[in-house]
Amino acid sequence: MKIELIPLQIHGDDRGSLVSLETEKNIPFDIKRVYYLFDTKEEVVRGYHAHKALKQVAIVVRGSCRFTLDDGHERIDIVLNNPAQGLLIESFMWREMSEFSQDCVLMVLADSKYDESDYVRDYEQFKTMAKNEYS
Ligand code: T46
Repeated sequence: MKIELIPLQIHGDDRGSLVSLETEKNIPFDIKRVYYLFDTKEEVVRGYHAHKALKQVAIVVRGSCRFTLDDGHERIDIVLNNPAQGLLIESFMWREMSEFSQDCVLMVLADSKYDESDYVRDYEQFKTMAKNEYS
C-alpha cells in the first residue's frame, strides 16, 4: 500500500510563512468542502470509518496527530506534524486518527459535500467491500 504525501510549498519571508492550497496545482481534485478538527483530547481516537467515493487531503496545520490507514489488506501508521505536507486519503481507505497533541489543528480538504451515505462504519463490511474493489 502506497501512502502519498503531497509536498506543499511554503512561501516564507521575514513576516512569516504562507501555504496556498489550490485545485490541480497541489490538490488533485476540485475542493468542495473544508473542515477542521481542534481541541481533540489526546486519548481520543476518531474516524473508524472508510468512504465509498470521497477523496480527501489532510493537513495538520498546527501540532501533530497519528493517522492509521488501512486498505483492507495492510495498515500503515503515519504521524503528521508538518503544515507543509498533505496526506492524500483515497476512497476505500479505513482511517483512524489518534495521539492528537493538545494544540493539534487538523484541516481536511474534500472533493464532495458532506454525505453520511458515503460512510462505511462497519470494519467487516469495509473489508468485504475493499476485497471486491481491489479484486
Ligand atoms: C474523515 C475524518 C478525517 C458534518 O456535519 N459535516 C462535515 O463535513 C463533517 C466532516 C462532519 N459533520 C458532522 C458529523 C458528526 O456529527 O460532525 C460530526 C463529527 O463527524 P465524524 O464523527 O465523522 O468525525 P471524524 O473525526 O470521525 O471523521 C472526520 C470526517 O467525518 C471523515 O470524513 O475522513 O474526519
